[in-house]
This record gives sequence, C-alpha cells and structure tokens, in this order.
Amino acid sequence: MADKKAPVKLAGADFTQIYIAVFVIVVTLILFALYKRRKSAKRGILLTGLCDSGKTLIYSQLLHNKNVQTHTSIKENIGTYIVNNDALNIVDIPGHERLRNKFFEQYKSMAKSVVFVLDSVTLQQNIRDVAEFLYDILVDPVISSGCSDMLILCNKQDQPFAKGATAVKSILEKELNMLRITKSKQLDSVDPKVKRASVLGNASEDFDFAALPVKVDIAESYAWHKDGSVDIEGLKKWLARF
Ligand SMILES: Nc1nc2c(ncn2[C@@H]2O[C@H](COP(=O)(O)OP(=O)(O)OP(=O)(O)O)[C@@H](O)[C@H]2O)c(=O)[nH]1
Ligand SMILES: [Mg+2]
Repeated sequence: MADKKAPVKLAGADFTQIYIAVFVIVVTLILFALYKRRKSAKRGILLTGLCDSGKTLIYSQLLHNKNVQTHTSIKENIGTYIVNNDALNIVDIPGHERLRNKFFEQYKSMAKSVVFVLDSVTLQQNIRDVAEFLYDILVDPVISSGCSDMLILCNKQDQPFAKGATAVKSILEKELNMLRITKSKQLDSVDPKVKRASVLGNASEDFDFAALPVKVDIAESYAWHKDGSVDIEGLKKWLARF
C-alpha cells in the first residue's frame, strides 16, 4: 500500500498553456491553408489579344516546344508551365470578338498577370481594335487591383514589315491617348467617381504606360519562322520573374 503512487495532478495553469498552444497551432494551420489556396488561385497567366495574333502557337511553343497547325480558337487552352520550381497556369484565351470577353471574364480572377499578344505586322490596320481591347483590360478593376505586371508581346517578328517593340509602344500610346479622350467625353454625364475609375491613367497628361499603376513591359517574339526557328525568349525571361 505504501508504494502505491498518488495520481499526478496538473495545475490549472498547465491546462491553460496547452489550450493556448493548441489554439495557436490550429490558427496557424488555417492561415497557412488559406495562404496556400490564395497563392494557387492566383497562378494564372492569361494569353490574350486579337484573333490571329499567335496566342495558340505561342502557347504550344512555350508548353510543348512544338509547332502546330492552328485554327481560330473557340475554347481556351490551359496548361502548367514550370519556372523557378513554381507552377504557372497558362491560359490561352480565344481572340474572336464574340468569345474573348466571355473567357476573359471567366479567368480574370485567377490572373496573376496578363500577356497581351499582338500581330506586329497588322498592328496599324487593326490599331483601333487592339487599343480598345487593351484599354478594357487595363481599366478592368480585377486586373488593375490584382495584377502588378503585364506584358505586351509584339509577335510575328520573323516578318520583314513587323513593327519593333519601340514603335509598337509609341503607336499604342498615341492611340490609347485618343481613346481615353473619347471615353472621357462619353463619361461626362456620369458620377465623377465612376468616371475616374473608368478612365485610364492621368487624363491631364499624354498617355504613358509608365504612369499606370500596373507595370507594363514590352517584348518581341516570333512563334514561327520559315527557317524553323522560334524566339519566345522575351516571354520566357519575363515569366521567370514570377
Ligand atoms: N509568321 C508568323 N506566323 C505566326 C506567328 N505566330 C503565329 N503565327 C501564325 O498566325 C496564325 C494565327 O496563329 P494562332 O496561334 O492560331 O493565333 P491566335 O492568336 O491563337 O488566334 P485566335 O485563336 O483566333 O484568337 C497561324 O497561322 C500561325 O501559324 C509568328 O510569330 N510568325
Ligand atoms: Mg488561338
């Protein structure tokens, strides 16, 4: 009887410490899970731009290193691109005017960033459409608040009459400047707050990409060449920063 051990009693303070420790661990795990979910939800890189600019071929060269015969896309292509041990979800969005808004709306909330692909040969003749589409993307509240970077990719540089990145930038800035004046006039009758949110950049100065809250980079590419070569290094370098 004498050697029967008395039950060990834990003081009330010890239980409190255990409860606190468990609580802290649970909260940390929940926060970590939420952080991971948010991070993975924002891994999308949207390839967008007008029809025929080369998005699907760029997608194929980037993800599969392959030249393919493409047709006007009627649905998106999604694939994983690994860079710096991290996975990005590349989404090739159809450029057809009846489809592009629908798909853009569908994917914009997962966009970490947007690559706006344009055909550098036909830019001048399509300038109004290109600028309108680009304007709508830049002014979109989900994009302007959720994406800190954007790339304008001047594709089809294999062609002799393709405009280079510097020329493209200045053509786009001029057109976006005019478009902003038009849009601003159209919005004259609406609430000044709504107007400010719908007009791109500082309307009292000439349009300049550098004045936007989103950092806009410009690069050149060609996803096809008659000699079989491909150059999407500008895009790859830009993606490597994520
Ligand atoms: N010369 C040349 N042709 C290209 C290049 N990139 C794409 N193309 C060609 O341009 C055409 C359109 O390419 P796609 O990749 O289908 O264009 P897209 O932007 O996906 O077009 P949509 O799906 O209609 O939005 C195809 O015939 C491609 O082979 C390029 O860099 N140089
Ligand atoms: Mg396509």
